[in-house]
Amino acid sequence: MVKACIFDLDGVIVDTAHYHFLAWKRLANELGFNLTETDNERLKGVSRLQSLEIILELAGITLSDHEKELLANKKNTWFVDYVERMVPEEIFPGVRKLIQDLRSAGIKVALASSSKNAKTVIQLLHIQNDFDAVVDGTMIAHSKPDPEIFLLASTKLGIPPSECLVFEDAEAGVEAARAAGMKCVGIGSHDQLGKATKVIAKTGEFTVAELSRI
Ligand code: B16
Ligand code: MG
Repeated sequence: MVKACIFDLDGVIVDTAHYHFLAWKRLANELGFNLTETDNERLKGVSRLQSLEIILELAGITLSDHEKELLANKKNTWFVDYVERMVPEEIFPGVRKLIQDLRSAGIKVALASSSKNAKTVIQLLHIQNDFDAVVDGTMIAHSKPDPEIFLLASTKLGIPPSECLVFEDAEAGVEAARAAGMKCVGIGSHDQLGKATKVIAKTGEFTVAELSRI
């Protein structure tokens, strides 16, 4: 029986995933190579520094920790520039209603994003009060696919993992949810998110009535 729903942010509530891609692509171009959408899938859900490690591996470049920090900061400045222009209308269709319907039905709702910018984003979207708990990249030591972020959300909500349902668009996020002992709705394609309990194309397609069938 599902008593709590835990939402990822980037790619599940809003398309910040696209802004991450644009910023990483710009950095990749500066490093002399082209970041494809396929390679970008590996960056979804993982931390900023781990994303940079993947970029450097793709580029075949080795850097010092200090140089890595400078590049990660540079990418983040570009990402924040895109994000600062976001407006509530960018929330994916049906998502706000889904969250409201879940809460009206007595289901607890949390946000669990690996992003250190998650709080800024939810404030810009005016949804910071829509969650019973918020966990972001500033509160965890290990990012997805480690289950830490979802287990922390479960603790904050006071609902055991077996009664939590995660919504995730990233392969690393689906793995993290399953490792936490939670059911998971994958947002995207079966090919990428086959380990999820169920896969749908868009978050807004899900309804409260489906909770009893999952
Ligand atoms: P930041 P999520 C994740 O957010 C993104 O999917 C991932 O691409 C990004 O690298 C990570 O946040 C860290 O973001 O650089 O803003 O701290 O999908 O877990 O909501
Ligand atoms: Mg995501």
